[in-house]
Amino acid sequence: MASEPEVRAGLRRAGQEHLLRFWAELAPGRRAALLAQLAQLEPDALGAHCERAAAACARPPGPPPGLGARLQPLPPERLGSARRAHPDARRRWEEEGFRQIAQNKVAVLLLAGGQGTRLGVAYPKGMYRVGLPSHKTLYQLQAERIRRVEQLAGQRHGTRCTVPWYIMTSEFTLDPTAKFFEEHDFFQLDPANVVLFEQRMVPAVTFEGKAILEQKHKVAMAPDGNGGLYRAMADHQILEDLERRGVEFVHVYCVDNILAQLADPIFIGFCVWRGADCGAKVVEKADPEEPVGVVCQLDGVPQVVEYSELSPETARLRGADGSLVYGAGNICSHFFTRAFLQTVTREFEPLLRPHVAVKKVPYVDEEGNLVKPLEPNGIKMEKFVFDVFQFAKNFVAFEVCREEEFSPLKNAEGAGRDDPATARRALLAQHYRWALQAGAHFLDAHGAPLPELPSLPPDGDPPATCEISPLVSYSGEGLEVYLQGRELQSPFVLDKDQARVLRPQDT
Ligand code: UD2
Repeated sequence: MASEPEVRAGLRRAGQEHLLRFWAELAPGRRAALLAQLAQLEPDALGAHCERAAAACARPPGPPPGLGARLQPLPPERLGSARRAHPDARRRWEEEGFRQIAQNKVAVLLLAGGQGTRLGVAYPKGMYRVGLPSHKTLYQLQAERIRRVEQLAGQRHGTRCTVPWYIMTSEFTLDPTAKFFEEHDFFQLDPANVVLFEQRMVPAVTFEGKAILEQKHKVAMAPDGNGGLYRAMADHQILEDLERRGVEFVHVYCVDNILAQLADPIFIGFCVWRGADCGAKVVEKADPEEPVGVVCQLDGVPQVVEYSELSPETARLRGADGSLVYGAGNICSHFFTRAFLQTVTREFEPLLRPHVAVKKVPYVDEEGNLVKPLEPNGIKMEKFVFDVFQFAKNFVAFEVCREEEFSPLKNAEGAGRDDPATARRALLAQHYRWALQAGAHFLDAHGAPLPELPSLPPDGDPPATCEISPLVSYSGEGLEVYLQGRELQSPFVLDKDQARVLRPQDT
């Protein structure tokens, strides 16, 4: 390893010598740790990174000038719709999707490296419980959906099949996620089919272009964004693993959408049917300010413009029918062929432009005190997973129904939007609708019938509490056998092995 004088000389060249300012007082172990980190960062590369970050941040905030004039909505031929499609088309896509799953050609890949700062928890978001009657975590719901979709595909095709689960974590989320899965026996999935891998970290930088010391012996680092996926796949030979398993199609999704349909056969089937190499699910934006990216075209090429980069004027534009011109909201649910991922990792990844995120980065001040800033003081450079859409030969977007597929958990309890209460409500409303469709009737604690409201206002709780295990139903199918004509006392939980009414002490 390089010696302290060598590293110091490199840092001086790169304008980053301040990173050694506590050297004299560090114990030998800490000196070694700092040297190892700095050697790995490579002083010249670190200097270049810091310069790029400061230059990117010095550009005026907001959307790049002239962006609005270069945008167009996605042309109709690139947009499919689960909502508007004829039931025969949906059935065809679903059959195709199940066929691919049954042949072991589909994998799911979870983006779980984020820090969940908005949610305000110190552990990975997937371990969060939104307060369901079953107390399930997001990870458990996802694991159970995988098991169910494997079962459905297997039943249709008289086979046993596997949907491997790849989970991209970061330095912050890898260990707790691995431990959590072990403690929960991988939710009865075969551990050989659950592949955890780690994304890279990049240094956080001050507005003046200086790397930040988070401790006297440690440079502050942050995950390189969910677009770090492509480098991480190369680092950990994930493409080789996919190939070894014969996987052709990968469904990439975001950890915090409680309604995420993993390996959704309809979406997979639609993309395969259309010969797409890359696809994205979208929902109609709820309002111009909703914090979702917009799937559109930039200079005629499919792209997502992130909510932080779209001007309010462009976001508010409406067409003749009153709908938002840029209304195709990205829900971070993407389809990629393995071949496309291969091309991206080999050729295009270096072309991805990092985005600037201005954040509060804890640091040690000149006197060596740890400071938790109240205002943003640093820049994190992040790549975005969807920035590869521009390289697709045949990109398609697929519109789905928000009530059935999108309720993200972003904020802490009480925010009123995208928080645990809204996520819980979305899931329980969905299960209530499924139960009604299957012919169930609900009673209150005294046995009086509860109203039956097939369509609920978005912010209204369903009249009855009903939770259905994903092991019983993936998307509302197969419930009649349990629920047809039954009178169920709320709160009610339909588990894999039995339907049970919760006693008050269970809730
Ligand atoms: C994401 C989308 C946004 C919109 C919204 C819908 C991106 C860049 N933006 O915004 O367009 O669709 O979701 O809910 O996709 N993650 C990592 N590593 C990282 C950073 C994030 O794995 O370094 C994961 C994170 O754990 C989560 C997903 O990426 O599963 C999305 O990250 P986010 O919650 O920070 O993104 P958000 O809500 O700003």
